[in-house]
Amino acid sequence: MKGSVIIVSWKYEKDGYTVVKTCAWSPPGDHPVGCGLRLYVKDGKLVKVEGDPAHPITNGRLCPRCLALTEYIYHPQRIIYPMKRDKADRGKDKWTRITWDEAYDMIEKNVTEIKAKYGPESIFSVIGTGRDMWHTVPFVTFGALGSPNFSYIHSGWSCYGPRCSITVYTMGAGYPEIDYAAQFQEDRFDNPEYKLPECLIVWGKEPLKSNADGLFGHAIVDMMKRGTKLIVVDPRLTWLANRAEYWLQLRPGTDAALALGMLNVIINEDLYDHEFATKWCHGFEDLKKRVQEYPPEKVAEITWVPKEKIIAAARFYANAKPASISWGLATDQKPNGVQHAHALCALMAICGNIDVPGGVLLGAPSFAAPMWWGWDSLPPELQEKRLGAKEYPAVSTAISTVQPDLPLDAMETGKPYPLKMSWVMSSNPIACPTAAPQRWDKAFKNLDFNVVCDLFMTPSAASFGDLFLPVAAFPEKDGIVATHYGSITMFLGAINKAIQVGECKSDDEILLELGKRLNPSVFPWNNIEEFLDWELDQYIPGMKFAELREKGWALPPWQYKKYEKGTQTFDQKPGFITPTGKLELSSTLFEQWGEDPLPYYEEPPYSPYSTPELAKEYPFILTTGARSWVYFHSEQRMVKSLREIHPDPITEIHPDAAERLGIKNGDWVYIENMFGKAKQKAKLTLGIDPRVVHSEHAWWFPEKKAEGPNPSGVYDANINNLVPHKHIGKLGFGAPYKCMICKVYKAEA
Ligand SMILES: Nc1nc2c(c(=O)[nH]1)N[C@H]1C(S)=C(S)[C@@H](COP(=O)(O)OP(=O)(O)OC[C@H]3O[C@@H](n4cnc5c(=O)[nH]c(N)nc54)[C@H](O)[C@@H]3O)O[C@H]1N2
Ligand SMILES: Nc1nc2c(c(=O)[nH]1)N[C@H]1C(S)=C(S)[C@@H](COP(=O)(O)OP(=O)(O)OC[C@H]3O[C@@H](n4cnc5c(=O)[nH]c(N)nc54)[C@H](O)[C@@H]3O)O[C@H]1N2
Ligand SMILES: [Mo]
Repeated sequence: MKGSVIIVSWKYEKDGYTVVKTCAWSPPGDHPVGCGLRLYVKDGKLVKVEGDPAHPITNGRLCPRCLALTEYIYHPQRIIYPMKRDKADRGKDKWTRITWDEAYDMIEKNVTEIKAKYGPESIFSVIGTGRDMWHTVPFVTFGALGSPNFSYIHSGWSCYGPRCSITVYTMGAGYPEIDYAAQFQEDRFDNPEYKLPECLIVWGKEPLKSNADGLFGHAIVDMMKRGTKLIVVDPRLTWLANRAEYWLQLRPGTDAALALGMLNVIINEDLYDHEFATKWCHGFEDLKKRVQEYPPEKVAEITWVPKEKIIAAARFYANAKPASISWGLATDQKPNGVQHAHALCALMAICGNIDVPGGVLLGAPSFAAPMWWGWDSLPPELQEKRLGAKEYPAVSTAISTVQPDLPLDAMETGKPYPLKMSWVMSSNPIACPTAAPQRWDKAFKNLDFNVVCDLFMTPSAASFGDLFLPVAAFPEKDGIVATHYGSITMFLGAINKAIQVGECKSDDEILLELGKRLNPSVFPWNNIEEFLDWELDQYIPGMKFAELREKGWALPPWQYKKYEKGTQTFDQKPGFITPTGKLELSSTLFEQWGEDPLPYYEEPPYSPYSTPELAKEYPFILTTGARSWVYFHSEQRMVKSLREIHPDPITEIHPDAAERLGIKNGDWVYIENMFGKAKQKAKLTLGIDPRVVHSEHAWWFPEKKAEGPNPSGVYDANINNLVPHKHIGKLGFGAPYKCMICKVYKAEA
């Protein structure tokens, strides 16, 4: 494309439209690649959306959710003014419109009273997945509300956090991401510094749909076109699995065993990189001993993957130079997730793929600093009160949140102290992240004051909200996209305001306005632009937002093999920031925290092997939540053009299993276990093992009334009814969202 792209200013007139170039980032939900867009505005209204072909990563490609942007933004159900409701009317559709000033007054009054009576720690905030909120919500919590309890209430922190934290502990660096040449502005794959991976393992991830956390999924297709071969580790036959050299169709939740089995083959057949394993790694000999417990025969029994395939895939990966591993959410969503992640790090490391061209790239030597903004403004005695700070150091050292299961415990038991107020900003707690959602619902209803900042009347807001603050979508705000939430900034993009809708404000505007009211010394910025200048300075020192906006994006400086150059350590010596200065295959910190320092396999808490009696009644393994092309979690169910593509919640089941149960394609079925049930539509597919089913997550029905104990039908299809509270790993990470058990039977139509 060299030379064919004309660089234009971020805002220009064309054919009677004002065109604004911008980068996408939530809302609507999106994981930060910062897709490039051109927004066409007429008479102050967004009328058309186009991909920006000049964008260095997405090159004009857009997902269906961006293409449906006008429908989403101007949806008649969108809430565009602040609203309040009497506490006595929770669960009823009795909201009244108020002004922003009244809303801030209401917050100030409640916060002041609650802090005086119960202490600042009785307030907690709730964030959702990675949006451009990973500085906003912590900053609101620590800086404005003055509480140490910032939370993400997905049991066991079962998303991204485990992968990130364990890499901080074992490599002293943020999340290793596959090198898809995103750091090179032009002719990416042909850059002389770059090498195409010969083999890419896609493990528990569906990047074409998810584009998760800064990975542009379609880059994998670009790489395949140039010759990269895949190994896909997934219980479901995905588009990529269908085109892979090896598809390892494992039993959900057994990943750690499979990874250890592959390490067994690679080490015993001497296929590893001796220099890297001895010079840069700590604990290779211990790992070598450990993997002897996982011979391929045994691993085949555990995982249901044939022994020959395990061996062949291990050889294929180890012999490929370079090779890369893209690890997905399935890594985190089980109590054994930390060990799985650690074993994958070992696979990356001992085969010499760390921070090499076409391998996996290391981030900066700390994870997502923005999530700590405002933390220093809290007095030490309050910092110590953060829920789980002492019991779960593996969570609280790398991440600024509480351990996610603890707010429910505190709300239900009053221990270690009672919670009284919540601030929910970018989460739909009862529809999506929580396990045992009805318990969370009840607990939220018992609080004194709940604030929800969202765009739509979610079931959560309908059930327990007292104050609703309407939030601006990305075309309605200025902001910055930083890939990997500021920890691996391969790409910085400008989000440019094109329109105003109702009285909606961006999350950062709410942060600044509230911060200035409640704790002005921590919020010196006079407007958003000053705040963005300060934010940008931390990624590229000296750069101003106005400059980024004119350029459209910036690619911060990048280096391979940083551990050789001393840029990963504080004293500039080569190595890694870990207690041993090496990449730890055996983790000294895990040991210090009472966990096995080496990776190991543990059966899921419920399975045909760990709970054989229960499995007689609930014979299927249940995995959940594989992503949809058109939805981002619980969003967009009200967007007609997207709902037409994906109208109902789907449970995938093998035709043989379905036939035995008298279930036909398209029948409504119940998925049920000892914790609860959900009703979804059966989809028969050969792409799943007859002993496994997959059910979608995050369903609610905006067409149903947002009232009563089951607002908008949030519990009808909710697969998290079947996931128990706090079945987590020793370090506080990982819950069995993708490895439960269940039965399936036909439901009424
Ligand atoms: N069973 C099962 N459950 C799962 C999963 C699974 O795989 N299986 N996946 C889990 C994972 S990985 C995650 S991360 C969680 C996600 O959990 P959440 O992030 O809580 O889920 P969402 O449904 O996306 O809720 C986000 C809400 O925030 C609003 N919103 C979107 N963008 C913004 C914004 O920028 N600002 C504000 N203020 N609001 C915004 C949306 O309208 C929506 O109502 O769900 C988890 N739940
Ligand atoms: N369109 C869209 N994009 C999204 C989101 C969304 O809701 N919609 N959510 C965002 C968020 S918060 C996240 S965390 C990411 C997640 O995105 P990904 O990391 O891609 O994760 P999933 O789509 O949950 O699951 C990926 C694959 O894991 C497989 N799987 C299920 N169980 C197991 C198992 O036990 N082992 C293995 N190896 N594989 C298993 C599933 O079959 C599925 O194909 O996506 C982000 N992007
Ligand atoms: Mo997530």
